[in-house]
Amino acid sequence: MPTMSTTAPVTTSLASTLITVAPTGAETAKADAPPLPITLDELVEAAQASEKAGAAMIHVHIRDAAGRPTLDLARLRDTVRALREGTGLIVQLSTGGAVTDSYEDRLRVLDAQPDSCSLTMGTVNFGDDVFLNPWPFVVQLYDLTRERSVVPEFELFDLGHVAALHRLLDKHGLPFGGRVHCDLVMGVPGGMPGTIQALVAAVQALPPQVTSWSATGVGRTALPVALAALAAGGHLRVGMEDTLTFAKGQPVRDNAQLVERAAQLATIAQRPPMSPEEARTLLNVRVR
Ligand code: KMH
Ligand code: ZN
Repeated sequence: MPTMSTTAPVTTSLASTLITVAPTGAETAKADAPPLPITLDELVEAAQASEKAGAAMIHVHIRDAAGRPTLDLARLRDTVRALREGTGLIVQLSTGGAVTDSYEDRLRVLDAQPDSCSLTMGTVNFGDDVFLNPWPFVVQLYDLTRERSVVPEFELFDLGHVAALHRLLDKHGLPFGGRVHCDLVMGVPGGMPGTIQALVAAVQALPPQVTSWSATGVGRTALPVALAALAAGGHLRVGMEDTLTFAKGQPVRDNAQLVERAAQLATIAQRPPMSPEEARTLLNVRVR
């Protein structure tokens, strides 16, 4: 097992906050959450409202005509094009997809030429399912991101994924663009809990090559994780992929409502939302 750094700073001095919106995900049915954006028009509308509210990047899962999660390449290409035309957001496609997606389909996502893609650093229990990310797949996907000049966002669902990130960077070098951005996905049943203790443990264990990190709290851990992340110098990911309840007994109105709240928290923390241009510099995303 690679040695974890204990010297990575928990708090860094940052002027602004990267807010990523994850509007759809692969798990929730439209019938269970009517404001969930599942058509291309709904997605673009949600993206535009989220950008206005302070988001700089969008983490995208798409649906087919029946509302089921899909990795259909033509739809992914249309989605990337429409988001580029309609917004200034950094477009990050999910390579995680749904737990039922094949490795082949997940690799093919990069053919849609996104600015960024998610790259999960290991297998994790995912509710009653298993989200499979064996090491050879992780390496294959990582190699492909470099070949295609796509900036990966490393998704860390567990402390073991942090160790795997050490291993990847030490053995295979830096990603395209030279920046290392990761997202702590906390509170998934089967992954690390959405607690301050887990967040601090994960952040302290990050490899020294990491240049920025954000955190996401699933379900009711959304707020404590956001507050802890801001206090520890991190960035934020929010959205209906992760959270469907805004407050006790109050369903989320739409994705922009979650982005607005994140922007308010970031502003209170004296680190207001960064623009998409600033985020492109932070992540060193290629202009396409
Ligand atoms: N839908 C989950 C199985 C990602 O987007 O890369 C995987 C996920 C992670 O959402
Ligand atoms: Zn996702």
